[in-house]
Order: sequence, then structure tokens, then C-alpha cells
Amino acid sequence: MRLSSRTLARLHPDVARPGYDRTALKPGILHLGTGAFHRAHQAVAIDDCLARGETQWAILGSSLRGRETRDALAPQDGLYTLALRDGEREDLRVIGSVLDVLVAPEDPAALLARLADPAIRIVTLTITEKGYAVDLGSGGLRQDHPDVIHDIANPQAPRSALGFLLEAIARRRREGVRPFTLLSCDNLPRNGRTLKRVLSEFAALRDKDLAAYVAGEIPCPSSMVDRIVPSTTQADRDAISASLGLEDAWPVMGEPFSQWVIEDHFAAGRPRLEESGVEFTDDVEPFEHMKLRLLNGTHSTIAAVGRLAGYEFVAQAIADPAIRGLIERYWHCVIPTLAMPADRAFAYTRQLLARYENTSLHHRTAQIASDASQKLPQRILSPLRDCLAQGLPCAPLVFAVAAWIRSCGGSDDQGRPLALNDPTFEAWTGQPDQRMMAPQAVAEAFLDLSAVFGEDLPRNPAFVAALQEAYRAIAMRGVLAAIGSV
Ligand code: NAI
Ligand code: CS2
Repeated sequence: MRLSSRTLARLHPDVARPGYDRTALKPGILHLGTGAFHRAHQAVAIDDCLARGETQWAILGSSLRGRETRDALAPQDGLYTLALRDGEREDLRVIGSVLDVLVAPEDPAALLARLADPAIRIVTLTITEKGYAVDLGSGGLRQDHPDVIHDIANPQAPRSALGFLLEAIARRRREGVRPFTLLSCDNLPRNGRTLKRVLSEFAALRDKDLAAYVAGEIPCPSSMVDRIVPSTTQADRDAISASLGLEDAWPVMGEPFSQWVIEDHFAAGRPRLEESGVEFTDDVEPFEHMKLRLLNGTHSTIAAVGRLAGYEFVAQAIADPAIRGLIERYWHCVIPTLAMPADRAFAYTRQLLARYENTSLHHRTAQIASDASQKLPQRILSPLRDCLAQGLPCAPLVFAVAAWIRSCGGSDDQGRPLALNDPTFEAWTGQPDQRMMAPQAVAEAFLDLSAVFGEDLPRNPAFVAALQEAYRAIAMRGVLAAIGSV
């Protein structure tokens, strides 16, 4: 029997569930990109708000790509399970905040109509880094992006998040509807500011006046989001359904830790998220630097190094003393680049180690390695630039970049194939064949990738030489042996 409003009462008694009347809910938030993370993070904080009686802030979900999430959740009336795992412990909770999921490619007009609806006051986004069509080297819009070109030509039937948002903003403005707030929850640098910049540049391709309206009237607070949420596997579905006593076609799972820090600029009100543990601030950057540089930077390092060494999961990789030592040295290099007091940052890294050691999460190194070309600039290269500018040691960061380059070669240290899963990188026509080239030449060829390395790093001789040396060591000795020299 399937999880749904009708069967809720049959759930195993230990499973938490919505205690509020879902028929009284009204959607005040529209979410773009209803993937695993949104359902394990923002939708949970909103579930708490609904339970406190803020009934006008339920979520209307949407997908700009596939229909899988809608197909799984529609027969369940939007209900799904969150499983929080730590060691032997697993806490199950059914979340009720997502009312429905719209599938944009099936009916773009329906999504546009809901975005233009005055009841929608906040639009949240988790569309992955690549969903913003941003050139991370310059921070500006990729005007050559196929979706950007398509959406400028077809404003009434867009494909991209930017296309949907701009058309909805134009309609609301025309119809005298007050603006919504755009709240990015992706792991981008200054995610709100980045969104505003690409959206304004996108608008300028269509109408300069609309671009000025976006820049002046649409609040885009930046936010820092954190909870490790591995993709759900069939084994998770089966195990969670067995514990529920009902079938759930798409539960999500994550760690107990959760953090959300938001700049408090909203156009038309917001739920009382502070009562759900969310922090509000005037400037998210110190939090964002701490999280992107200490957590995501080492996550991407573990993904690249761990995959070359043959580790499938983060917990396995961090249990290897060589990798753990590299990560600890990495943190020592990065902490002086942060605005956070060092003792607070070190306490954060101790907590990170424990989070990485959580064996029940089964967090795949391959998941973190996906879209790496969209992740390295803010996670690793940004602190690396600060280290270079301040004359601070940064060998572990350079090593991480070299390991990523090596992992793009298509096989691990044992010659087993490594899948890429990075469409932006795969579209790069200058990719060198790593088996055919001298190590120095491989690192040098990668530096042509300006969307990753910008214009400055390839011109820094100390960085270029260190990268060539780190790559050569990995190629010659294998990644684990090469760590010894870092
Ligand atoms: P997921 O794979 O479950 O969902 C990704 C969502 O993004 C899907 O709805 C997909 O349709 C959509 N999407 C993919 N490419 C798109 C594009 N080009 N344009 C528009 N939509 C697109 O992944 P998950 O776990 O939900 O992560 C999504 C994002 O959330 C991450 O990229 C990251 O920025 C952020 N995040 C994820 C965390 C995690 O641990 N999973 C934690 C913190 C942030
Ligand atoms: C990970 C993040 O997949 C990745 O790239 O580094 O999604 C990470 O799990 C989250 O940022 C944790 O909050």
C-alpha cells in the first residue's frame, strides 16, 4: 500500500507525520528544482512553519527537467519520507509541505501562470550550479549558453530558470502584482548576488528597462545552505518503505545536521523561519566562505582523490590516513583566508570530520564529483587565490586541482573507468588526451579552461609550476603515494 493522505494513519507509530490540516494550506512559495536537497532541507523548515499555523506558506514544487519526482509524489499527494541517519540511528518523518510538482517541459505555460500568481511571494531555487548559466571565471552570464539563446527567442515557452523567472517578472510588473523574492539555495558564491547579476544581464538581452527593474526591484538575498543529502538508491527506498509499513516511491535521506543562513531582504514577507532554527544575517559571506571553503572544498578534494584511489564513499575515503592527513592540512591552509575566528573555524572542521565519518550515509564520491567544473572555482580556486595573494601555503589545494584534472582522464589509478558526469566540462573541445601527453603539457592544457581558472591563474608562474608538479606526481606514483609529498 502506497503512502498518501488516505493511508497516513497506517504509518508505523514511530514515524513523525504532519499534524496539521493539509487541505487548509495555500502555496506562498514556488520552488524550482524539486530534487533531493530541497526536500531534505528547505521543505523541512517549511513543514515546521506549517505545523505552527503559517498555512499560507506551503510549497508548490516544479522541475525544469524530468518528470520523475512528480510521477513519484503525485500518487502520494506530495507526501514523502525524510530519513535522518547517523551510525545505527535512523529517524523517519513524513513531510507535508510540498503540495504538488509541476513539470515545466510538459506545460511551460502552467508554470508561468503559477509564477505570475500574486499568492506566490517567494521563489526558491535548487537547480544545481549549472542551472544559472553563469561563467564562474567572470561571474557574468554565459550569453552563448543554448538555453539562454533559446529563451531570448521564445520568452513565452522558456527552458531555463532564468527564462521562467524573467517572463514571470515581466508579467507581474505589467499586471501590477508586487515582486516576489528570489531565494537561491544552491552552493554558488554569493548565490543571491550571482542570480541577480545573471538575471539582469539576461533581461538586458531582451529589454533594458526590464533589466533595470530586475536590478532595482527584485530582492535576491544570498543564503548559505547545509545538509549532506546523498541521492536516494533503490536500497534506500526498500528499507525505508519496510520501516514505514507503506511504500514510498521517493524518500530522501540525509544527516541530522542542518544549517540555513539567509540575508533578511524579502519583498513581500516571509515565514517565521527563525522559529525553525534558520539564522538571519545582513551579510552571509563569512558563513558562506566557511562552508564553501571548508566543507565543499574538502568534499570536492575527497571526491577527486577518493575516486582515483578507488573509494566509492566519503566515509571510506576519510578513513584512509593519507587522505585524512591531506584534508587536515588543507583546512590549515584555508582557515587563515576566512573572516571567522580561527578557533571557531577549527571547531567547525572537527564537526566536519565527524560528519564525513558517518558510515550510514553512503555518500558517493561520484555524486560530489559530478559537475566538478562548476564547483571548483568557488570551492577551491577562490581560497587558493587568497592564499597566493597573501603568500600563504596552499599545496593541498593545488594537489586537489591536480587530482581533479587527473580524474577527468577517464580512469582511476588501477585503470578502472571513471565516468565524468559534467556536461559543461564535456562540452569543452580543448580536452587533452591524458594518456598521450607529457604530464606538464596536460596541466598546461587545462589552464586554457578560462571558465574554471579565469584569466589570472594561468598567468601565475608559481601556481602553474606547482600544478604541473602535483599532476606529474599523481600521474607517476598514483594519488595516495603522491599525497606524501604535499
Ligand atoms: P538532485 O539531482 O536531486 O536535484 C537536482 C535538481 O536540479 C533537479 O530538480 C533537476 O531537475 C534540477 N536541474 C538540474 N540541472 C538543471 C538545469 N540546468 N536547470 C534547471 N534545473 C536543473 O540534486 P540535489 O541533491 O537536490 O542538489 C541540487 C543542488 O542543491 C546542488 O547542486 C547544490 O547546489 C544544492 N545543495 C545540495 C546539497 C546536497 O547535499 N545534496 C546540500 C547543499 C546544497
Ligand atoms: C557536495 C554538496 O555534491 C556536492 O558537491 O559537496 O552537495 C554537499 O553535500 C552539501 O553542500 C552539504 O551541505
